[in-house]
Amino acid sequence: MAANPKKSFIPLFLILSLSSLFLFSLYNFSLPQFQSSQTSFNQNQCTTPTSPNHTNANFVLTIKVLAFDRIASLSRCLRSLSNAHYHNDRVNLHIFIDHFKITDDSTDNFDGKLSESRRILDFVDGFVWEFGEKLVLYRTGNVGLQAQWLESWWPSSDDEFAFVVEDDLEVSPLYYGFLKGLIVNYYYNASNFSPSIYGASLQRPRFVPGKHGNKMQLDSGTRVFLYQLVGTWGQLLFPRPWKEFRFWYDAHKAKGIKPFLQGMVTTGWYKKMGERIWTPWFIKFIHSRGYFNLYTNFSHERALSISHRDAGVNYGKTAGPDSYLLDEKSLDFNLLEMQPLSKLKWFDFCFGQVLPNIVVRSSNELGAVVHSQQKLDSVILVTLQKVSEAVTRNLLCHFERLNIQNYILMGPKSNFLLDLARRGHPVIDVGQFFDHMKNQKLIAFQEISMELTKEVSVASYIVKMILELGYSTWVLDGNMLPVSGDIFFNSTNPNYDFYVGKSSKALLVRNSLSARKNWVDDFIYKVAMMAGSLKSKDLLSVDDRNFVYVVAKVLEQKGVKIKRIDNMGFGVNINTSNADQTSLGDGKKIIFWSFEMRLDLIQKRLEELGMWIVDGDSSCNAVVCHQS
Ligand SMILES: *[C@@H]1O[C@H](CO)[C@@H](O)[C@H](O)[C@H]1NC(C)=O
Ligand SMILES: *[C@@H]1O[C@H](CO)[C@@H](O)[C@H](O)[C@H]1NC(C)=O
Ligand SMILES: *[C@@H]1O[C@H](CO)[C@@H](O)[C@H](O)[C@H]1NC(C)=O
Ligand SMILES: *[C@@H]1O[C@H](CO)[C@@H](O)[C@H](O)[C@H]1NC(C)=O
Ligand SMILES: *[C@@H]1O[C@H](CO)[C@@H](O)[C@H](O)[C@H]1NC(C)=O
Ligand SMILES: CC(=O)N[C@H]1CO[C@H](CO)[C@@H](O)[C@@H]1O
Repeated sequence: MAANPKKSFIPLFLILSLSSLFLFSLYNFSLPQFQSSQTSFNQNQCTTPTSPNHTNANFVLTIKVLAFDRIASLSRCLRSLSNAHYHNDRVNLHIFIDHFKITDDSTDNFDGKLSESRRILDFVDGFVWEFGEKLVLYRTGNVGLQAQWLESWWPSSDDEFAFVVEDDLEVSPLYYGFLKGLIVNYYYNASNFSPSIYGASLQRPRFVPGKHGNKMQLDSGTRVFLYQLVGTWGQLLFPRPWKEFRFWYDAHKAKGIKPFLQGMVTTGWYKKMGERIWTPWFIKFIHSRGYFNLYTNFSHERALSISHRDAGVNYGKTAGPDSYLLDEKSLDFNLLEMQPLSKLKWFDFCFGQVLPNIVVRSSNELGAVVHSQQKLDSVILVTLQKVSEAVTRNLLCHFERLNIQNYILMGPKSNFLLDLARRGHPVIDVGQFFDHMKNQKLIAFQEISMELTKEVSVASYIVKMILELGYSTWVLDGNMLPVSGDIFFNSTNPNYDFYVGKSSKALLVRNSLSARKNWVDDFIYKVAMMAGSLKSKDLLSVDDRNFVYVVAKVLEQKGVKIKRIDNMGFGVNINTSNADQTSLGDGKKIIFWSFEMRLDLIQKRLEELGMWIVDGDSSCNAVVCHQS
């Protein structure tokens, strides 16, 4: 076979271990068994966190072996698969054999290749698979790894799972029992199900694709964990996310959109190798959806699937196994003991830890959140009441870019808010928190229905709690963007307790004894009443109907000393000023805009400033890693 002389120019182990690198035309082939399933499919899986509605009675696993021209590897792989324990379950085996590339080069040894293909097919035909259906697909031309992977499966139901295995892998006899355990525990058990999980990788995790990402470090208690990256050495795929990926891939391919994601090593691979590989597509999809993969961490570099890294395109000469196989002889713990999902750790592409599904609905939930994320002396509370989804997403990309982690989002309950929580952004459900405050009689309210009053009451109550926990609090409206991160890192100037930006809708309450003395229940009550009274004042502009305006008014009435920050060059209104990138660099802390500014105008203006950093997938156009 034609080995690439430049084989070691990048760490290829993630993306290719078949020798089909050069050949990448996509053919229209189909397998009748997998085609045109009419199962109803909801493209918005991410917002409907429901468990598949069945038991594992119908569960079926199909192994997809992707092979090319390495008969020795393939036979080792198939032998290991048939030596595994299937506990009387029906397990299907589908073998996809890519064709060699037909070239015009008369020096190519076609006779040799033809007879090698023949040997492989004879071997596969003679290979006995007694656990279920065996099916062989022999390509008529070279399709390459991308099509081998993508066309290997179209799930026919929510109970069908695929385990994709490239030909130089070897699996442990225990692998199936473990995979089934994962499926039973994390897919069929509703209390451990998460719509974020797209499958499981049995390879030993070693690679962090985010540039300048963290070193992989896991403690010995972490035997199963979640990580965004796909593994290509023994990957279990769940049906719904895979279908969703295929639809997404189709849409992007059809529109000529490339899977570029700045800050990722894999994007560099894509730029070099294009459609010969598939992982950059899948990685981009996973990033945009905020999905995760299950992984194992067994001691002594052991895994249930290992790659022999046989000579081929990636490896000029055989590199040998990447890990040690965990088999019955070396098993020294209970493999099937699986922790509840809530105990597992989640890691992003930077191998930074993610804390998903933090939704604060009551006061006792707040403390844990604040403490868990605080390395600094302040908390940023962002109100999302009148903020569009796109603007919110863009804001969160800036937080990631600037390494701002000490924030909590606050908004009315919506699928969007819950989806933000699923992706690891802590949120406060204003409606539920308000009901909690009423039910617990934390504060004596009259019957309040106005959204503004609810938001203002909850925000001011939460500020009080954060002060009591010992932190300063920023309250910011989501219609803003930080220009740099430093403002939020230093709120220690002791001259004032309250910093108010009326037009920028920003408030800083400094953690001090005198601030806490002012910010008491009676103050919160007055703030709520003031918010209620704004309803009748129709002269007030929309921009004044917000938390900061109300708080400033009450503070003024009380005669409390406040520091105005609008006239300190703190913020710039991007609608009314012609600020450009250079003038923003000039010590400005935030930019903001009116509630009334239309989304297309906001986007246009932010694009001009280079501050619109979400892409067509509504996700950040870059992964930015920070050492943690
Ligand atoms: C696949 O089939 C469609 C319609 O049958 C056709 O338009 C398209 O060109 C085909 N693609 C390839 C790569 O042959
Ligand atoms: C799914 O589960 C829900 C609640 O557990 C039940 O009401 C519904 O009938 C189930 N649907 C199907 C198709 O089994
Ligand atoms: C489902 O998961 C929960 C939490 O881990 C566990 O307590 C329960 O026993 C599991 N149910 C089944 C049927 O295994
Ligand atoms: C924070 O601000 C205060 C006062 O402005 C200053 O004295 C202090 O050095 C700053 N701290 C940091 C870490 O920048
Ligand atoms: C934006 O600014 C222009 C003037 O520069 C003004 O006419 C317009 O009303 C403003 N729009 C909003 C939504 O503030
Ligand atoms: C990558 C990593 O941190 N692996 C760890 C997995 O768990 C063992 C203990 O069981 C650690 O020693 C490894 O460092």
